[in-house]
Amino acid sequence: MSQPAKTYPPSINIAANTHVDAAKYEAMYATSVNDPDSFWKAQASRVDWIKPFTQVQNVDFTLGSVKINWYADGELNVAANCIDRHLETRGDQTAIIWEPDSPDEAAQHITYKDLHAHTCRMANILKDMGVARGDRVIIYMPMIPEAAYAMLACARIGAIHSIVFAGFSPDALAARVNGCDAKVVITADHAPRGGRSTTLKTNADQALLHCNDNVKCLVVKRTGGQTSWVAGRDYDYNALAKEAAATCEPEAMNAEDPLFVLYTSGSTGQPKGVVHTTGGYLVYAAMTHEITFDYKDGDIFWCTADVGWVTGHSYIIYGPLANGATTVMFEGVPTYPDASRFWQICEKHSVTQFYTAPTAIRALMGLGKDFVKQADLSSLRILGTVGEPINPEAWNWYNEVVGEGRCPIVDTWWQTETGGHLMTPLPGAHATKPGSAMKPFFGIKPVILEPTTAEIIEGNPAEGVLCIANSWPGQMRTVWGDHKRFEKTYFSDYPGYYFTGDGCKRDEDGDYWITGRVDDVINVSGHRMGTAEVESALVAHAKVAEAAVVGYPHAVKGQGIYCYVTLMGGEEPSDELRTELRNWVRNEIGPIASPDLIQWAPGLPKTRSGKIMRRILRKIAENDHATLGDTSTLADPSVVDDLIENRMNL
Ligand code: 6R9
Repeated sequence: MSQPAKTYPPSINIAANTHVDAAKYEAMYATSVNDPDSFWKAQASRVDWIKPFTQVQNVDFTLGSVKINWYADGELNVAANCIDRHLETRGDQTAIIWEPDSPDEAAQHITYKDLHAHTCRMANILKDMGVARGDRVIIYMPMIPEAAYAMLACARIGAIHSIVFAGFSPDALAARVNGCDAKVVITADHAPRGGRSTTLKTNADQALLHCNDNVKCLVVKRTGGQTSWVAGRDYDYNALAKEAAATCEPEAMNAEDPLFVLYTSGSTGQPKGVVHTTGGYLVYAAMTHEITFDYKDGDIFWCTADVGWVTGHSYIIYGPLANGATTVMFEGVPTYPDASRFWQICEKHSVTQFYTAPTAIRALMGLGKDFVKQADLSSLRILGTVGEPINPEAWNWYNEVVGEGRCPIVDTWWQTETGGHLMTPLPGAHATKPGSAMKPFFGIKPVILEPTTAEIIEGNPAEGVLCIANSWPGQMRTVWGDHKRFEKTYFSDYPGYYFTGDGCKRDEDGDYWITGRVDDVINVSGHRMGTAEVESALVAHAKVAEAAVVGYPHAVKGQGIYCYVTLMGGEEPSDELRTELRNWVRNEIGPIASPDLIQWAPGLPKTRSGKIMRRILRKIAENDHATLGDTSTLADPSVVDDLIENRMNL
């Protein structure tokens, strides 16, 4: 690090009354890594077990025999833990505050009792549709309470849910329905967002044309807008819920039964289905939610993510509800009707913990502080960020303008694969530095490896690739239907370790800084995107011969999508074709994959063996061609000059 970063000491006010202060962190962390079995055995009492487990962990990171088991012979039910066990003590407490897209529509306060009845009704409907324990259910929904009921209903009956973000295209939806062989797709008629509406059911209809005829569709009424209806395939949730019984016995699930599959992007091929299981995931989500956010009874917790991403799974639904919390679920966007919406909601519902992504902070920062100052934010106590590295400028704005200098910021580093936070400062224990994820969470042993030799870099400072030397209960267990791919992706490059795909620095004080992905995954507005996915969408267009996609620095999105496209012989480049390709990718994947810049490339820099040299393309996109490095291994070095000359302006 060139300059020592500014350090903010842990908040005295928070430290005075927190779950974990500095001394406790040190002691607990030491136990968690020195005696993990007794540590994680004790933590498992955060959840109610139907049958106690006898073995805490059974883990092997060896390539060829990777196995991750936690609490393996125990039995529990996630929905019972998130709902039923709270009924006696907090049945009338609000479990979910639902804030609709438009502030003119009334918010809903759903109590734990209500949540129980709705979830049981949805569970009974799914059973009547033929869904049984172990079956897969796709959830393709707006951010409405029924999405939460659907998740919990699946958990209740032992079905495995797989949420597909409502911004994904029909093709992407179909790939996921087929990928996990789902029996039912739960969707809604329309999805209002930012004052506009997506015809979600129409997308589902299109997707289902490419799926097995037996796949059924359960349709929730959100707007009552027009939808087509396929008799025999489509089921009307609102009509069925009126008839369905409001009780449903929870299934006793094995701790290692899958709870959900969530598709996420990697550096190669199509997205993979990350599998999380029942016991360990819930323990880890509940624990991190309570400790990272210093969550206490009476708090109003708001995570602005969508349930289509892992952050929504762990910190809108499972973590908070396991802890008997009140969790806010917001249907809309930060800038509708105007850029004060987030802050209006914080004031309206007296939010105490606010958790969002750097991209949202940067976008709002650019619109000025007046929008923030319109609202009374005195209820806020803790601020959080997730999804990508936060630049110090955005961190400072968040700290000063939103947090008024009194709310510790937890910069939580984690992944779909990790189930919950792996590194973050704890608000009453740790100092913070703008842009640093600071310290490992309990039980996590981060190691920084030299990228090529795979040797551990000891001492401080250090920089290299980030691996984790041990397992934790929230770790993913496998890739759905492809355990080999799981092993290859995460355990083959650095044998014996879980490889995160991230680069990392450890500074002089031993604090951790995530430097971004070291593979071909880019992070656009906090959304993970495989460059390979965008490339395969581009080459599926009839006029495209070849494409290479890289990320480049983008002021608001963090990274933008830069595409080099070689057209088929005889095709002429034009602005119209650029627009056509952009729309094409949107349709193939979804709006979040929209290319920002498309450069026509007569040729791509390749090695003699035909491999595209992305390192060079990245440098050109970043306008850093003075340091292109060695281009002598290229089959035709002259293509590089053309690419530099015709670079798109950022
Ligand atoms: C939870 C989530 C994971 C990737 C991860 C890393 C980046 C997430 C971060 C962060 C720096 C943070 N990332 N949090 N980078 N600081 N606090 O985002 O999961 O969508 O799977 O993305 O996001 O690169 O590897 P996911």
